[in-house]
Amino acid sequence: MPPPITDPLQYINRTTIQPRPQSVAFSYLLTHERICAELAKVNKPLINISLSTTCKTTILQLVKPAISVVNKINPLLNLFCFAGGGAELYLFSLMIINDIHIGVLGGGQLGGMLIRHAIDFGIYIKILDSSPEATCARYTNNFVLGDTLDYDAVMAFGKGLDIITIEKEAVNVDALEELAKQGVQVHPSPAVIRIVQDKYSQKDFLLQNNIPVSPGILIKDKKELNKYKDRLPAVLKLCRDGYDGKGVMMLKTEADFDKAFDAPCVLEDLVAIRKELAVIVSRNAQGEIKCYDPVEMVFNKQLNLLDYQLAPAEITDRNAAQAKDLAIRTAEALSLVGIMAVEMFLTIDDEILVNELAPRPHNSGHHTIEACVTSQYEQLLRAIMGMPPGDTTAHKKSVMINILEPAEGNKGQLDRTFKAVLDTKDAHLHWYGKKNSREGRKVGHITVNGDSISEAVSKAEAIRNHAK
Ligand code: AIR
Repeated sequence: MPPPITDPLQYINRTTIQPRPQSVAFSYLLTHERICAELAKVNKPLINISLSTTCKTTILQLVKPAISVVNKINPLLNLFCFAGGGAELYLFSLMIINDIHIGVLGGGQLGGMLIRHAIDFGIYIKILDSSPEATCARYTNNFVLGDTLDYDAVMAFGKGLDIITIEKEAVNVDALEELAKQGVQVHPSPAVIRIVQDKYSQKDFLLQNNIPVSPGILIKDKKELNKYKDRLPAVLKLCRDGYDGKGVMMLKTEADFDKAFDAPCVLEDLVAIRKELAVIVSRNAQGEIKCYDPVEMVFNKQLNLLDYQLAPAEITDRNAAQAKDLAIRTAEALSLVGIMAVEMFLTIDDEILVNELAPRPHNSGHHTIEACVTSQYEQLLRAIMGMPPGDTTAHKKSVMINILEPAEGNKGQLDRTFKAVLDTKDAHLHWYGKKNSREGRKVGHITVNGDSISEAVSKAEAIRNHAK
């Protein structure tokens, strides 16, 4: 099993060396001193080769000892030796990323968009999903049919992969722990997934790390819930397996208790919210962290689903800085490797509370594909491969609207939406290709860019009005 990658590669300076003959996308320069120090630790001499030795196999043979040393630091880096001018010797580590095999648990739309970005890096992507009609099934012939919650299915899927990541939280963590023991890099770590899979352990973890959250208590079942009728109004959230509005309900009157979930839940006080925000943060094994600007989510209260999202959020600079700071502190507390959406409430008292965590690509990062320099998917790939984070600057303001499966008899709405998007400048359609969808299911999204939020909003509203 390779050691955990704890040794920061901060001594690696990114450099712009000419592309090498073999297909290599990234190059790093390790400082001479650092390589000497690493080799000295294992009593290996520094190899000297001359610039004229251009044959790759000869060079690789010569640097084998160094390769093993550096691979201990980061097993995904391959070392390449290169002699600079005169007697000066440098070692370049070359990341042969087109030999990396990444497995993704879950094959829905988020996995689909991840594949799209993995193509840019030449990475092999393998997908595990239990539905033959999952979005990803059509994008890779490395699609494995199986349940991400099943121990044996995840074990069989993960063997031989370099890295495993997730695009949903409903995964078998015991299997991921075992795979990590066997040397597969699992990002985010099984420990992080375990914490996040349960809404109460998530809240508890945040509290232990002094990150403000909305107050809530753990409820075992419906019987216990009935003791808390004095806490109305409140929000009841299933501890496990809730997403996209499922597993969350409002308790406004005593009558609502009859409909309550009969399973472990978190009972949360209803916070007076001014805005709902989300920040996507990435962190690599070297500890390099980067955030996107906070986005603002406007919810459809009836469906308890996101109605549309504004990027950036229309909040003060101070609030934006606070939100980013909370996201960074959370990622650090979790020692996250990967990306994570941190959903937050901005309260009417100007406080920011963390609501929920999702250590994977997220709906609140859809806009990063067309509105930011680096998409959340590329950022995830960079983070889990130990590369430096990409630029998170937004070059456009944007509005993102989820497309939900319309009611039977109203399917024409989709055609009108498509047409309106395709007719609008800097509006982008994402259609997930889901089959047999139930009403209200996320089946696509639209990102509309503008030079200002108001321009993006008016274009988005025009698309909506057309679609009606
Ligand atoms: N997803 C994961 N957690 C929350 C969401 N929305 C994405 C993932 C997953 C897909 O939604 O991409 O695979 C499942 O979509 P559905 O419509 O089958 O529930």
